[in-house]
Amino acid sequence: MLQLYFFPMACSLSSRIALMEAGIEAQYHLAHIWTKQVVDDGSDFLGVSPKGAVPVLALENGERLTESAAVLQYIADVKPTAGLAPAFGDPDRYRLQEWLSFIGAEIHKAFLFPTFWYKDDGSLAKPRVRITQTLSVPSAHLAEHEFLVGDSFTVADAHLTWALLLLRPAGVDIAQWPSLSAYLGRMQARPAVREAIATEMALRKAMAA
Ligand SMILES: N[C@@H](CCC(=O)N[C@@H](CS)C(=O)NCC(=O)O)C(=O)O
Repeated sequence: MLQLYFFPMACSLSSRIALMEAGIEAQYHLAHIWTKQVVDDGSDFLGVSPKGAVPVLALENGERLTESAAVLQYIADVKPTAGLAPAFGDPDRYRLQEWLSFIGAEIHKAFLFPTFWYKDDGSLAKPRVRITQTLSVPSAHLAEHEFLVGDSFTVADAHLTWALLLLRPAGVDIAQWPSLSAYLGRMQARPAVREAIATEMALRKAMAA
């Protein structure tokens, strides 16, 4: 069985969404990204992945896969009938990779990661300006399209859904982009997405208590 190392509401949420959208049963291990401890058995998360970052997907053959773009495509390819990624060779597969790279580099690492990891000491003024320009790209696309790629939900939508959810606590109100707000509402209305978020929000609350 696939095993996902995750931290509630971190970027590994998109991998949980993908697993649940595909109806793939998996084991979930909470890995604390600050203490680097795997919560269920107290083991060293750095022993699971020297990157010390979620997501990590432990495959059936014992290998471990990291990086959301790779993990998400792997999950999609485990169950192609779920339609979570265009097949290799389909030109839309490159569009999917284009969006996954954009979300991972331009939204996550350029803005969300420093905002939550380093807190705002004033050094984030320029990234705050740039994120507005960055978000105008998916906003323009989603004003014309229901999904990021093709005409159905893909793992790129799972990843953007996570990123949009984190923008509010990062101090960016996505209401200024009506197409993004409407898109997030559509994504959150999907049962698997709703359940994945509810599961991780409950864990997050329990950790804060
Ligand atoms: N490039 C990686 C980034 C993964 C990442 O930054 N994960 C964060 C949570 S959203 C984390 O676990 N950070 C812990 C750390 O970097 O020490 C990906 O796209 O999966």
